[in-house]
Amino acid sequence: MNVITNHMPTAELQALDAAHHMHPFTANGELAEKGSRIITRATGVTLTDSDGNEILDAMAGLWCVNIGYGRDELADVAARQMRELPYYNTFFQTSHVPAIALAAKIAELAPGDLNHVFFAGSGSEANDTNIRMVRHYWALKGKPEKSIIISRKNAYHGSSVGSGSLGGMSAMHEQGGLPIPDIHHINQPHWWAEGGDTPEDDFGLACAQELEAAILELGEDRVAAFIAEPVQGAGGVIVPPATYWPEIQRICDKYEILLIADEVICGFGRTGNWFGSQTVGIRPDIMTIAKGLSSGYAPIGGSIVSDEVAAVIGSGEFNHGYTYSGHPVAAAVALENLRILEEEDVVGHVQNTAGPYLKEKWEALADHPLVGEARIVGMMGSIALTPNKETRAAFAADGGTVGYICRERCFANNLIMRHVGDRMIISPPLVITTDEIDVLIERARRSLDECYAILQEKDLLHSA
Ligand code: PXG
Repeated sequence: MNVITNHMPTAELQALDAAHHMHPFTANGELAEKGSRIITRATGVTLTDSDGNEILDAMAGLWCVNIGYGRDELADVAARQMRELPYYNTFFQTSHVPAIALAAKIAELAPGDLNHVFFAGSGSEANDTNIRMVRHYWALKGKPEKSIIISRKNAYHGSSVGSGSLGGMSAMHEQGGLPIPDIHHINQPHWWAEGGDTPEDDFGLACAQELEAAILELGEDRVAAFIAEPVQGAGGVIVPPATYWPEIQRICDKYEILLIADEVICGFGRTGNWFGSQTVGIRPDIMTIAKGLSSGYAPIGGSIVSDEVAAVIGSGEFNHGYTYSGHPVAAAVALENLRILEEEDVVGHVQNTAGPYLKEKWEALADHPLVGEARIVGMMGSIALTPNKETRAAFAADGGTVGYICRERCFANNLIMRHVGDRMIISPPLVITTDEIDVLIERARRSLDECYAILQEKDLLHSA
């Protein structure tokens, strides 16, 4: 086998990719025909592909490169840690410095009594931990029948059998026999698409009260926990109405339901606070973390657990863990990432500088004829594409047709902006500068204009 380098011709790399590499969430046959775009290097907010194009990455990889690409400090720490102790486990009454230091740092950053960390290799693994932890918690408290976890339709909590079951993506449930038993889904607070004529605040309240109705229907003595993303990410950056979260917190308190905040995207500065829970004003018992914890430089995730839950779980052996729980290299990289986020006040940059600047420019996109709403929290933004702003109509074409056209224009204009159905989403590195935001917005607007012209040409501007 030849050494595969960045200097091979793109077509050869694409052929090898098509022949041997199965991409996640991809129709691989179709991609093989088209050829994948090959990313060879990156610095700051900019990717370079194998043809030398420079692309503004307004998705921070997959919502994770919070600190931006190309930070040597993280590479140096990884190399040092690999030389000193590349691996050791934490299963059999042993520990190591990176896991200890990282757990302590996370406990310091996390709000309230969230002082304990159970490490995993990813967000999916962490949510699998959470399923077992909350059920075991109630079993230890003498209520083993409290095993149902309530989640939401169109939520994303990962792709393993457990976390995919927690998620509310019907396309995922259709493959592989999901969901596992005792997972229940209620509606999402997606006012734009599902709110109809109801005022937004009333809709938010009604969605939250679906939790109470579900608890009463299933039985308070059967429900273990409620899990949700503070702001839904993969579902389309859906910003909940202001009335939603206070009501959810009230209901969890009233019925003694554990609240799990999935902070995999929202955590580590993305919403303008260290955690999305602080932005929406909730007090979770458990937080799921991954992605921004290491800015994606190393795979690591985990569950941040309250004093009370940790004490109950710690009263006996919890028969759960992963070979790479607290992996020393990933933990050392994460710790260095957190040091930089803190010392360079990256969260402050989101809250006071880049966030307000992007918000103003992003919301101004709502004047575009294709854009129905433009929403943003910190560095998570979405726009709804629509043929009719007044009625908030969907397109007559299959969902995602228009979003895909827009995404292709973005790609052609060297901007990574994703589509979820006919919603366009961004989640740029938190370190993005105001000049780079100008470039982002200029390319987004140009792509919207080009998309609009294509829709006119193809006669696709019709309401469903
Ligand atoms: N929770 C949330 C809120 C996530 O966004 C996970 C859990 C799972 O994390 P891992 O590390 O196991 O992937 C995620 C992941 C997309 C997309 O298309 C989003 C994610 C993953 C893959 C694709 O937006 N989020």
